[in-house]
Amino acid sequence: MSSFSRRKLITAGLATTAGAAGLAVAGRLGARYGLVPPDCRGFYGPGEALTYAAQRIIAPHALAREFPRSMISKMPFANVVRGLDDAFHRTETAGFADWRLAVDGMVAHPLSLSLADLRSMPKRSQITEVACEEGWSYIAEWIGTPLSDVLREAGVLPQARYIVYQSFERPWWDSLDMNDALHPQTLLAWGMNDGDLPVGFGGPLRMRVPRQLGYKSVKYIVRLTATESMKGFGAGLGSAAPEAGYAWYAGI
Ligand SMILES: Nc1nc2c(c(=O)[nH]1)N[C@H]1C(S)=C(S)[C@@H](COP(=O)(O)O)O[C@H]1N2
Ligand SMILES: [Mo]
Repeated sequence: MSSFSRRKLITAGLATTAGAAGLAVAGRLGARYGLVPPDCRGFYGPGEALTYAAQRIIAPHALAREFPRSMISKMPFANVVRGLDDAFHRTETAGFADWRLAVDGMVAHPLSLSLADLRSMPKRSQITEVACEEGWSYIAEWIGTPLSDVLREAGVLPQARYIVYQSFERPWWDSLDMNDALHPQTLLAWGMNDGDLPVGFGGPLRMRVPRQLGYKSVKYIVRLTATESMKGFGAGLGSAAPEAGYAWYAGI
């Protein structure tokens, strides 16, 4: 059976369970098996919950498509950056020597990593597409440190369910479940197309989550927090996106 028809079947199955036995039961089962996204509000977040659950059941370790070097976009589009203040431009002028990535929350060893620390760890590169929810996209090579390596170094506790990441540029922040946080293609990227990551594309450090829409790839990352629950982070929905009407889980 193709993964597409399996997906339809499982989605239909979950929907039937939801309709027949009541969403309360589906909700309890989903919560028990880690299938409910944090922005699923009560009853009819189920659209969100079904997409998320289907992805989690069918393809928890699927890889985003990687492209040949010849397909790297010649003139990639970068969003205009408005939220960077004088403090950012001071650290930029200093070559980001004082840039630190804090790793805290449910970890055995909280960390404060410089860019040099990150670059000294094993690196990975990938040629993947940034797909914006508005319809445009581009392909680039991303070079960075797998988020999983940073989390391993910090000793994330087994109770942690989400990794929250925060940008220097307010109010940008988001979170990933552990499945996507530990995914081999999820990078803390500090390089792009064989050079440093330009500020326009999130330099000196951005999250790259090629399995989800572009807005999950938050730029200017300064803090990672491991947590068991999204309560207490913004409105508790997992990121700023659902507060603005977008999905927390933006799988592609
Ligand atoms: N800090 C920050 N991160 C961000 C954004 C932003 O405006 N600020 N835009 C997001 C959106 S909507 C998309 S589609 C991608 C775009 O990536 P690009 O700027 O490399 O094109 O970055 C995401 N990360
Ligand atoms: Mo976007």
